[in-house]
Amino acid sequence: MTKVDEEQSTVLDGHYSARDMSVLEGLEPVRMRPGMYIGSTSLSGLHHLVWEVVDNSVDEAMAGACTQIDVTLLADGGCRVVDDGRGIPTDVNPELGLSGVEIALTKLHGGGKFGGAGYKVSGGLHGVGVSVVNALSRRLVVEVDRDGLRYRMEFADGGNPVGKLEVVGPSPSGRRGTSVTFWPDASIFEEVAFRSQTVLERLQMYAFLNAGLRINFQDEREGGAAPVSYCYEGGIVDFVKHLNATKDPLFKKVAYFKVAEEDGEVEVALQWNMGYNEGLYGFANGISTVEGGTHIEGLKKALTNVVNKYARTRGLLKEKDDNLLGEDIREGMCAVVAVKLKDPQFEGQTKAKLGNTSIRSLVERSSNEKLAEWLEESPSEGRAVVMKAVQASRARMAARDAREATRRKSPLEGAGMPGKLTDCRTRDPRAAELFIVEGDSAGGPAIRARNPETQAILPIRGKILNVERARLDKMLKNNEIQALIAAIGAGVGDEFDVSKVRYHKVIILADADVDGSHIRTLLLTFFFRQMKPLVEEGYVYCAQPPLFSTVVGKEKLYLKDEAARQRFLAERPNHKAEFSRLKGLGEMDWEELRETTIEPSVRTLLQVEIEQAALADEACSILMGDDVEQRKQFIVANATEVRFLDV
Ligand code: 0RA
Repeated sequence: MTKVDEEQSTVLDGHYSARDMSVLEGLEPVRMRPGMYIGSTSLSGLHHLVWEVVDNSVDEAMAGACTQIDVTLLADGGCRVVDDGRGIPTDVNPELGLSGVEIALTKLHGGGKFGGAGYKVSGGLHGVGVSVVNALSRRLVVEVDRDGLRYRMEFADGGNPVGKLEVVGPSPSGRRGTSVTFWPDASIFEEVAFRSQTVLERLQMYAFLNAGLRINFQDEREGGAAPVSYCYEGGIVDFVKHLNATKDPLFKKVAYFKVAEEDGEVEVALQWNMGYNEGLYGFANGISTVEGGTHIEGLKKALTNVVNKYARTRGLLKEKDDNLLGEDIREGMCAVVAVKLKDPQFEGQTKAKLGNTSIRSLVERSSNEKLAEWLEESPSEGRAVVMKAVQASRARMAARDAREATRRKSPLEGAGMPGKLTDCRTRDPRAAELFIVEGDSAGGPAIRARNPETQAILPIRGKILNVERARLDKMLKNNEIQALIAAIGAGVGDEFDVSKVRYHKVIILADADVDGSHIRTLLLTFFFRQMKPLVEEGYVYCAQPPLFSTVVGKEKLYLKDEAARQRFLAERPNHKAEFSRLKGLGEMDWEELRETTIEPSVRTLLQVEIEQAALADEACSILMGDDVEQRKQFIVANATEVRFLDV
């Protein structure tokens, strides 16, 4: 790394200018190793470009300098982000002879976020800078409104300036702000079409986390999604209400507090619902911390302490009663904890776990005080929370008994596998695959079609229990669920230990019809709710049996879906042979099944991914909960967007 400018200038007049931007280096490394900067060059990396630009605008909002952000997906494949922030500095840095705009867009880390005076706090995770977006775009146009003037600069082919920063006219009356439009480079990314659903989810999250900030979204592409505008005056309180709206809140009130101190800020909103799942969502400087961390630990500890104290002083727990456990108190709780701090330390596998210990004590201390106050002021809610926790603790004990009963059935090592499982020979989980096959009829062919060394088959009969509507103790009495837990071999619920998983590919093999998708959804719900790390590790897949077959010469050819059939026809306009529609797994013989769905060299698998923990939870509740009308609306709205990735 060549440090061009190590000096951190002090801003004496309180104004931020190009001098205050510390510069590190040019953009070549980004194009050489894009993964280092944006994680990957798949869809998730592509969307990273959008987050990067929007993050900068959100940073302006956090600094109190921006009230509105407009995100537009352009008809020609570009993406435009416009804000009414202070505008990237346009003056020239004397040492470098470059304008602030040029520094921000052509130098790595050339933002004002690195020790400069521009920001009190900033994300820092996606904070690689807009220059990274420039490096990975075939074209980028930046426009800045500042000091009554509109400035413009354009770049091409990975950040090469096309001309200088120019004044192109006056800025519309009194406007300040930045507009960045970029067209991702198709030679870098596997795919360059943004997904409106993915962008919308993230924008909504930003709007929830920045109360009062308006974020408008437009999709100008052909067949694009309808325009959406997000703005939540209630911030994270609205977030919690929104998350609980799909699941019967236990009461109307939302507990909320905000505490700002010298070295950090904590904001907590929480509410309970009638369900059994715990939804605890942490954010640090606006970034989702899906792996948890010190802020989450602080809240959990305080909550357990406060609710137990409250239950004792109110006589809801008697002297002889044991304390309520944290997990009992958090059953059906939905909470958002958003902290802001200097120098956030992001740890863990995906750098999504907050490590700063100072924030643990700040969250714990403030929650102890504020939640106790809230309970004092809310006697009927307080009582409902304690009653719910008491019920949860009874159910937990019943589940423990049920689990122990299941364990007793499996006396010796190895002998514990369910009778229906046809296991593979390998004991190396990295090589092992488990196919969960719908119906006994397809089980037979699947067993013949598999590679017995690495592929195991578990037939599941009929509909498994809908776990969205049941507590763990009831689930554990279900035979299909018992077989699943035993085969995967890593426990269930809180005890689930992903390091013990026996197969690193757990593949759901179900038909493409309505029954098949129902079973797939039930299984995915079960994995999401009771074996979440299995999904987070990327171990869950859906097999895709093809929908069509046709004959080319003497060879039979299978086509995944209608789109694949259309592509095939486009490539071979002279193809005359008929297409037969494959009805389902049960109608394929074992050779067909192997050639289309099971043999690794030819099959297509969809890897199941969680894009946004909070919103995946919401989708799951809507899809599997009791509200039929809501489910219908969700399916209608999202039918074309599948939250899966091709592998
Ligand atoms: C550096 C310094 C300042 C603002 C920005 C960068 C900035 C960057 C982007 C990117 C998109 N929108 C943006 N808005 C602002 C501080 C400028 C000042 O204090 O006047």
